[in-house]
Amino acid sequence: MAQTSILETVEEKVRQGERITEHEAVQLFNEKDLTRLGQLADWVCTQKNGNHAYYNINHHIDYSNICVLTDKCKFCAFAKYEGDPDGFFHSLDYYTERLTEALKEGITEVHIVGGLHPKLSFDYYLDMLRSIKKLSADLHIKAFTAVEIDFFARLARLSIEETFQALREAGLDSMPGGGAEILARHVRDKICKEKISGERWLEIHEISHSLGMRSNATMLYGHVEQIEDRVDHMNRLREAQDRTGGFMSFIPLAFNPDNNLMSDIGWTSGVDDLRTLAISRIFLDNFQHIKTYWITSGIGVAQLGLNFGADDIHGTVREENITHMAGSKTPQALTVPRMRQLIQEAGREPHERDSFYNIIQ
Ligand code: V47
Repeated sequence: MAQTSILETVEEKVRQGERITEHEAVQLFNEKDLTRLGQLADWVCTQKNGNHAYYNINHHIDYSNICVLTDKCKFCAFAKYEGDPDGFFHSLDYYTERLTEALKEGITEVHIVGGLHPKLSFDYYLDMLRSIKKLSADLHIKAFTAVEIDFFARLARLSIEETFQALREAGLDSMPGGGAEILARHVRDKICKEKISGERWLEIHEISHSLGMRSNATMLYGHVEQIEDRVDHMNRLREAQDRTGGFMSFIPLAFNPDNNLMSDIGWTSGVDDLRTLAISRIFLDNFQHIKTYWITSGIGVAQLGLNFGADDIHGTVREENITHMAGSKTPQALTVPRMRQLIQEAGREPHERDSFYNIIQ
């Protein structure tokens, strides 16, 4: 009698609404039939989101690349020491100027992150949020990774809860998913030893959820980690999501290798990008949305991702440094007609969404 393949076993479980195990997810990474794996991920995606694929009109701003962890996070091509001629820092006027322009083009969300700046006070971040809300009370502010939140709490000598409370009063609406990298200690020891631990990253997100603030989760893959580490990462997220339900989307980030201390590793392949996306869709049964991020994987692979389990192609972006400094060849921005075209060509219905996945008519 012919042996049942891992894909057949998983297909049966998934179609019956059963959760797959970590061991099965690891085995799926060795599955050769990428098309069939993609079809299963696509089926899961359709069960959750129908034929919809989402995008938003957003604007990224990196407030500063000056970071106390410069050269400590080996994958980072963005961070600079204070005094470096390529270091930058934006004054509050910059947000007003850039966002006034962007609001005219219909942005509904601003995505703000930056380095761990040695000199800025906590008030700088609060004033930044207040000045943006003054400009537009309706503009959703998704800002600061868990790594920054931990840094601010130490800077202001506040608990994480108090830090969130102050930021939310000033205008913070949700948290992006950055800084997660790979959560396992032994991988962090190799790539970002001095960054907060994976446990702390999860704790901060869970605190944000307990205060009623939603967030996203990322995974930086394609460097020194093993397949087991990717699955362990997704498993920790799945367990956290079982506890809080506060994550909105999962975003796999393909490692971009230029201008950093891990450049010898090279680029991820399209097959690995699509396989990782598809397995994340199948494994993370308690995440409603999976994003295919066109800046790290490139526009072509990101578009294919819409047939491999992703229901969200992120947004217009407009201004991105972190991955472009690491060699991303994508443009700085995608227009709305282009995003709608990419989605339509993939056979899905394009829908502009707000930051909580409500459709904007
Ligand atoms: O935290 C850093 C990653 C993240 C590299 O929440 C790199 O909606 C690839 O978090 N190659 C920032 N990635 C981006 C991010 C994000 C992006 C899109 C949407 C959302 C969201 C969040 O970029 C960092 C780090 O994990 N990163 N260097 C690199 N060389």
